[in-house]
Amino acid sequence: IPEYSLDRDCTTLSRHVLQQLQSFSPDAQDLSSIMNRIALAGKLIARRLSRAGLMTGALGLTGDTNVQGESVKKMDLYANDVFISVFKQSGLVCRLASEEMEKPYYIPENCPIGRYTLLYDPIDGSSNVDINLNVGSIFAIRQQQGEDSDGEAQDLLTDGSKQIAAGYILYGPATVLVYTIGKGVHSFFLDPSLGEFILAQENIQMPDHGSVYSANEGNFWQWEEQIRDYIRYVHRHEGYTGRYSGALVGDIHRILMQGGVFLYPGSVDNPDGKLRLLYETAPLAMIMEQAGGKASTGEQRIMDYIPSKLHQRTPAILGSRKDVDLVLSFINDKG
Ligand code: AHM
Ligand code: MG
Repeated sequence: IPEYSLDRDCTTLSRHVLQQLQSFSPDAQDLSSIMNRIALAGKLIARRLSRAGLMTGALGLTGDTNVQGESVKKMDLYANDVFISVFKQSGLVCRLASEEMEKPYYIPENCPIGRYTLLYDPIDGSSNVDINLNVGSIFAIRQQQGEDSDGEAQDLLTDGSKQIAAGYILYGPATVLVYTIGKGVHSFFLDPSLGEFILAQENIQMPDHGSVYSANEGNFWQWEEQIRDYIRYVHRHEGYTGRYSGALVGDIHRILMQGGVFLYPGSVDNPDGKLRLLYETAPLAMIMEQAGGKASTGEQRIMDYIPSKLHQRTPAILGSRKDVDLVLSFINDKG
C-alpha cells in the first residue's frame, strides 16, 4: 500500500495557489511566487529552530528591546531578517512590516513594480523558543493603495478585507503552513526529504463548537468582570478543557482543527490586550472566518477593525462560531 498517493504528493504549495486562482494571470503568478517565498522563509526558520540547541549563540536574548517594549530574542531577529532576505530581488514585495520593526522596511529596488506589502510576526510565541516548544510565524499580504510618498505606509491602516492572503506557519513536531486567499483554508506539511510543503487538507471547516478554551488565566484579576464570568462559567460546566501554550499559532491551530475558543481580552491596564492587529489578529481572523469560525474584539468583527497605527493592539476572541458567541454573550451582558 503506498504511503500516500502520488497526486497528493505532487500538490505543492505554489501549485495549489495557482489552482486556486484557476489562471496563469500575472496576479496569480505573483501570489504563487510570494507564497513560495514565504514557504522558503518557513523552511529556513524551521531549519534554524531544529538546530538552535546544538549551535552556539542561536538562542537567548539580543539585549535589545523592540518597539513593543519586549526583549528581543536572537531567533526573533534571525526570523525577521529571513523574511527580508527572501523578498530581496523578488521584484514583488516593496514593503515589509513586522512586529520587530518600528517602521515598515522598504526594498527600494522592488518598489517600482512591486505593489505588495508583507505584514508578519516572524516568531510568534517567542517565550517558547528557548525551551524547544512550538512557535509560529504569522503573515498577511496586502496590496499598496495609492502612493506611499512619505514612507509612512498610511494605506496599511485599513480593515482586514484588504488582506489578499493570510496564514501562519507552525513549527511543531512537523512544520505546517496554513493559508487562505479568501477561497477556504488549506494546510500543508513540510516534507523535509523533499523540502516542499505538500497539501495535507483542503477547505478546512472548523467545528461549530469545541471543548477547548484557551486563555492566560494568570490575568484573571486584570480582566473585566464579564470575562471573569465567562471563565467561571466554563469552570462550572462539564465539557470544557483549558489549553494554553503561550504561542498563539499553536493554540489557534488546535482550535482550527478541533474547535473551541482562544481569548486574549483587554485588561484594566491594557484595554486593547496584547495582540497586534495587522500581523497577528487580522490574519488569524481571516483564517477563522474562512474556516467557518468567528473572530471578534468583543465589540466588533476583527476583520472590520480599522487601526490607527501600525502596531495597533486589539482584544481578541477567536474560534468556533458558538464558542465565540458564548464569550460575546457574557461581554454583552453588562448587568
Ligand atoms: P510574541 O509574538 O511576542 O511572542 O507575543 C505573542 C504571544 C502569543 O503567541 C501568545 O498567545 C501570547 O503572546 C502570550 O502572552 P502571555 O504570556 O501574556 O499569555
Ligand atoms: Mg507575536
